[in-house]
Amino acid sequence: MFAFSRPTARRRALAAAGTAAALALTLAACGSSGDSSMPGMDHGTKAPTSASAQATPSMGDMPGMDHMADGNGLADAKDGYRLTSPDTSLPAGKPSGYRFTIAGPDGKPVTGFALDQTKQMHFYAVRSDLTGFQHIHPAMAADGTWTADLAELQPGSWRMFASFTPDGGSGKGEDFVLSRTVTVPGTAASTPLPAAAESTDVDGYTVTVQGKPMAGMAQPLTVTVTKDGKPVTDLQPYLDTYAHLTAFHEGNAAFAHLHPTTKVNGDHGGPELSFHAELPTAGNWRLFLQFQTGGKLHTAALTLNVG
Ligand SMILES: [Cu+2]
Repeated sequence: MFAFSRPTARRRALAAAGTAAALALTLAACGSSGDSSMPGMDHGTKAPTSASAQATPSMGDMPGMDHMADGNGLADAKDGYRLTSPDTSLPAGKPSGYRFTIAGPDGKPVTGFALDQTKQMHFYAVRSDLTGFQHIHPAMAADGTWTADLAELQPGSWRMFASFTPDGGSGKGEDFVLSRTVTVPGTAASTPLPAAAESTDVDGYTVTVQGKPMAGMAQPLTVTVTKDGKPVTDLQPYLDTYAHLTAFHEGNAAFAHLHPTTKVNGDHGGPELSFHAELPTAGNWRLFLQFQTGGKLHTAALTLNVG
């Protein structure tokens, strides 16, 4: 499950002692390099650059922190596994299907995947300005071809992330996050990243995030859900948790994935959910927090500044 046990242990040593023992983050496994020289990294032109320029020092640059750079999902291959797709472009303004396979070390499509949070494949799409987030559970054909049914996309450069765990072969049990970019033709209007904020509203709910995350360190993060000023206590399990939290870094869309440490107990989640946040680099991260009530999924988004 925790492919990053070694570097996590290293980071844990850096973290405040009190938070270390309860570390429960899945920082999804991922690409072989965080460098912008990787294939498919064509998003940089439209992405805002201010935060990444400010994001110093990058933990990925520090001696002995080499695996930190692996934790960002920006590469299309890692440890012999490769995300391949015939789709380098998708149409704007209408639903489309993104087809992909995971090629194993033998070059053949992988068809055996372990369940993680009730699914064999978690798929995320986000535009380079971190708008348009989609979280999808694609279906796999017998030959190992997956199709992610995407809602309409706005023009621009998009990054498609596949998060999975092989259940056989050399990568058995290892968590991977691999990604590729897709161009959606048309006039791309880049949306500035909203300023960092403690709370945001979605579907009548107010989601507040408290905590002071530091790059590369496990830090507690508390999410509180209220409605009309009252605590919400009827969160339903979604993918075996009360909240699914995905984060992307401003500037390069590096990926991180966090889970609450709060135990699931029927449809009684909330109002407070505890996370262990471990975001590998400083700067602004766009958080997408998904939770469910009354059978309906809600997606809250806010910007979190990581010092
Ligand atoms: Cu998922």
